[in-house]
Amino acid sequence: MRSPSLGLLLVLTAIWVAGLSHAAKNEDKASLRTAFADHFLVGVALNTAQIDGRSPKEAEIAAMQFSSLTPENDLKWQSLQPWPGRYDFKRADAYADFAEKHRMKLIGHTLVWHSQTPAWVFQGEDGKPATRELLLKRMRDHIQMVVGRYKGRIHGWDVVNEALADGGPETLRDSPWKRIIGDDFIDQAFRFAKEADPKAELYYNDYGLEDPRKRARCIAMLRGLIERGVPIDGVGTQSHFQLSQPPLAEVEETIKQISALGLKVMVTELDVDVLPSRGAAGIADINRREQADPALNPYADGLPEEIQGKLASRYAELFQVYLKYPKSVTRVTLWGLHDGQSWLNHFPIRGRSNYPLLIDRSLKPKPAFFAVLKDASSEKR
Ligand code: 9MR
Repeated sequence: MRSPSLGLLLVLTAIWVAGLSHAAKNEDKASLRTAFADHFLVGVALNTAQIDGRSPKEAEIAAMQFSSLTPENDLKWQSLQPWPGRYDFKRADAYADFAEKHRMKLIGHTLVWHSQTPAWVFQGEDGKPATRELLLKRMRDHIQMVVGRYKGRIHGWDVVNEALADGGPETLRDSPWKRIIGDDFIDQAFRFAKEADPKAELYYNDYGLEDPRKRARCIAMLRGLIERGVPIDGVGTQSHFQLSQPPLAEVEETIKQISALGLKVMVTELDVDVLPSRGAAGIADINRREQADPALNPYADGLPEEIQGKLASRYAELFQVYLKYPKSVTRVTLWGLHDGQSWLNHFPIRGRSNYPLLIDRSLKPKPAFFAVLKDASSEKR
């Protein structure tokens, strides 16, 4: 005869197994865009292959997890207008279709930047640098054409990207925009964008705004824009971070200071670099390069559990800060869908294995993903 305790054990085991598979199913369904729907948009930077049908699994994950989408490279000047007056909107149109199909807010990145802008933009007819008038005309034409085309379809634009200098004493970076037009190139870009789509949100976007000196320069610049009536709605803090830098207190201070100006704050390019660095970590200037050395690529065979745990805690703590400012922080965008796609595998040294995002190379959610989800649910309680 079967003992009652064995029967009970069988029933309990059946319940436990059912519970586990239910939990697994729920894990499959866990979605950042749903979890944070009452707080802020959660965005992702994508590449063409992820939205044009070549990587259907990645497209499916992106649409399920994220409520906003930023093309990682395809809306930059060199992609849209590689030659004078010759625009190519094929890829940009595909993002707009994808975003609409999946009800994702599309972000335009970026209109005025010193990088990924073709050399012709800054050249005059005679091989000399362009004049202020010519460059302003090119800026206006580009903005009118691009912003005008996606009027009503692009939710917000990174109008000016990375105009601030990394070190003092100058506030602005020494770029062709500044050299040729002068410091008012920022005002002009915002005014042209407003003209082209009065309803789109307009942002200033930069990295390293947690550094107190760069932050002070940023706040001074923003005050000037506001005083002059320049139509700016928000600031993108890119947030290319490391495991322990910048300190959370500085992340929070930056959000506070920007929102005190009455501007929205967006986290626009979040990732967490887990690899060692000898150089100026935190300076996301793509021109920064470091000497390759195997010691600087320690996790080529996989991320040790200890670091995986540190990454999860770092993400959890960052989202806890963002959740404290629901009125100011309107979007948090991850700079890539999965680790294999991240620019940090190639910066500042080519060909390393980095692990900066919430989803791994095999498209599985990482502990950091669940840590962030948990933040959303503890906030609701
Ligand atoms: O992630 C982008 C990478 O694929 C490009 O090669 C690189 C070229 O400059 O730009 C990267 O994105 C940058 C973004 O446009 C602006 N902020 C810094 C980002 C990382 O470099």
